Amino acid sequence: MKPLDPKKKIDLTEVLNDLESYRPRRKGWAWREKVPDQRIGPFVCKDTTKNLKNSVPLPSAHYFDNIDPQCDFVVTTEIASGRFEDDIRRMRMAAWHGADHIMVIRTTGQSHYDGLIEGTPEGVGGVPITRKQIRATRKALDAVEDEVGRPINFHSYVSGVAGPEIAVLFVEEGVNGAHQDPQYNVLYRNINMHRSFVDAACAKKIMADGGILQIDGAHNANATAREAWKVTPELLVQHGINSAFSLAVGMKKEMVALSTVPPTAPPAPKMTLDLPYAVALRDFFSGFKMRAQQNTRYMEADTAEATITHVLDTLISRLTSADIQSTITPDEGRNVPWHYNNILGVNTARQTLMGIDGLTDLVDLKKDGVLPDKVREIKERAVLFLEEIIRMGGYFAAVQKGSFVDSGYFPERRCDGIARDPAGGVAAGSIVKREDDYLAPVCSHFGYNDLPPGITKACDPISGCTLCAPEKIVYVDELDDSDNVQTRRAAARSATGDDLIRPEVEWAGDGIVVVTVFVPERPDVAEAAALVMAAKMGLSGPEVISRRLIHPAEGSLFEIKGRLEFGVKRDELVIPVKEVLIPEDQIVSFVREHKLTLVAATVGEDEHSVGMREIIDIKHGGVEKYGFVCHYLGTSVPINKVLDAAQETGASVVLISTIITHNDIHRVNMKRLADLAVERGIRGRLILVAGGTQVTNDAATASGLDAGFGRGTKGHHVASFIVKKMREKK
Ligand code: Z98
Repeated sequence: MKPLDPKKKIDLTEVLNDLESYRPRRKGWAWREKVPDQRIGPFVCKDTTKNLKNSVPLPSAHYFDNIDPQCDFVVTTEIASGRFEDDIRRMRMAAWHGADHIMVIRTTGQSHYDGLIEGTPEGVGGVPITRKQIRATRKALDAVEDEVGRPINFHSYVSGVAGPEIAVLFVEEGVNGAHQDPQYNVLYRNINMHRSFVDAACAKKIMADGGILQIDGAHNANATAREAWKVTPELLVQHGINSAFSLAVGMKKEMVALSTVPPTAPPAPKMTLDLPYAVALRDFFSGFKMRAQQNTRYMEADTAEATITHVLDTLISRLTSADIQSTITPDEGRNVPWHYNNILGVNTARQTLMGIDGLTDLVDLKKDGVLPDKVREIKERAVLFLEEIIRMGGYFAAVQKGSFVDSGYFPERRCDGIARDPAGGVAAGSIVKREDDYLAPVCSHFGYNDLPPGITKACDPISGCTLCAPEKIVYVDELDDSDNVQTRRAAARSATGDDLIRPEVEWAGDGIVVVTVFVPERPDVAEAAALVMAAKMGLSGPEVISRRLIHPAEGSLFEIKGRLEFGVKRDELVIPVKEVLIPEDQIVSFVREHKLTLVAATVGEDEHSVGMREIIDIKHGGVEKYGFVCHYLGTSVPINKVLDAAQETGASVVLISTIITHNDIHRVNMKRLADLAVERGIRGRLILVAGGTQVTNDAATASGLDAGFGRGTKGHHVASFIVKKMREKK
């Protein structure tokens, strides 16, 4: 693939071209490269890694030389749009914001397929994981990792009844990380427990040989539990079972990441409940990696609420250690996965982790008192839980009796756990004992293999398996003529027209937008009214995706999604030419050299001083900082007084501001200033500038002034204009 051009969209046609011959250029997991005590811009950072070649820094970075320090945790984003071609674009955006672990959720039901899916069908709630989908994605990610300058780990799930087949596929195609935990199959997918553990042994061995990092599934218990803070002892037990099993199969500790999620969310006293659990987990499982995910159990559709919980979760990760920080968007509660919410999630982790860079050099967790007491208590409960499993006759018997995801705080039992029949579930009775002459001519293999004498590498008799001789991999392009990426892309193009620009949140050109509406009525009335308002704004299919009660009688805030049924014609757009500002140091030397003085006032009958203050005050980055001598005359100043002051002080610049305008009073003021300056014979030696919420440059120049500035203007814009104008005049 050609290197990506940051100014151009990724070329999906090129990604999809010649996939038969694409081979992954690296296999296995990649961590970030740590750089201790790294100087980044004006700061020395403690917990950072190599900078990126291309990225979008955090919004406030422009106050700090546009730095974009990269934390030392790998940052995950989860993608679940159902169309991998759109996921690819989303992954590129996420990588620019600091994500280097991209988890792709599988389509609903894939865990019950006893085999691999081929082609690129559309998925529900996620994407069908297929060879073509992985290959195209990995190929695109290769280009993205070159563009940002950091390896991107690609990740999905080695679970379900095709676990071992998927593990092979993942190693063949360069997938870097995967969830693998037989308990997940048993508890949440009702797959036969014996089959799940046999499959897990095979799958884990293949993952270990292929350098795939494993994430386990214990956290699903706290996502499922009714009262998640009570499930903490069981979480330790589930991690223990999967970790011990993984090591027994041949995985290395450092390739096993425990999936930990702080169990609660505010208004629960989160730190008191979640911090001891996090410490207990790390005490028990030292040497393993930690994949910390944000809490989703109590996540509603409100992005601000999810963000605050996420920040607290990330604080726990930093205080206790983590290797991967996983981020999820509140879209689970809002029914569609939106790419800008992926970015918001990634940025929450990035911003928090940079904000608490170096924290562990500043604070320690207490070694005595409540924290160690609670840590010990959770550990004791976990050990008792394990002992009970043994007493019950082992794991399978315990699951049969519903020991897991019980809502009691162990050893309390409420007898409402998930019970599974050892002889039942999906694919029950499908385990076959290997014959004495069983031979699998593959070199990544778990368990008994009757190799012919003299053969040490199992795939030698067939001159290499697909892992050693990738040319043997059979690449199937598509199996379904109508449900595939080509038909979807053609339909998306014909829906939008090549030249029409539409908003988008999930799929190319889907036309979806969100409006935020506060309605000052009681909640049910307000919601009904908000929907009518959205419909009248022209949104089709309006739907409330988030509602927040502000007051039972005074009103509620809604986010409403809907579709815009029109596109915008590119060639009819008038795109303003962006003004190039003079660099600040040049402004400073010009202003000092010419000893520039200005007078400024809010004119007419207007008492608003804030706008003008922002433009002149040094505190707000106003023009004072460039060395202008500023005479601020105050508010409600008559125009003739402004000019009197300009003459008295020998000012060469006059700034007037009108914030509140009725009956176009701002135009009247601007014209009066220009006319009066001409009348007094001083127009030629003054630069006249107006500003205000309704002021535009066109209106100001039409009134006879030199320039007009509207909303969003900063001192730099005004100063740059003044210096440009003075240079022209010379
Ligand atoms: C996460 N947000 O973990 P299906 N195996 C394990 C899992 O945890 C999961 C699957 C398989 C979560 C994502 N986890 C949810 C151990 C899912 C997925 O059957 O394809 O849905 O398996 O980051």
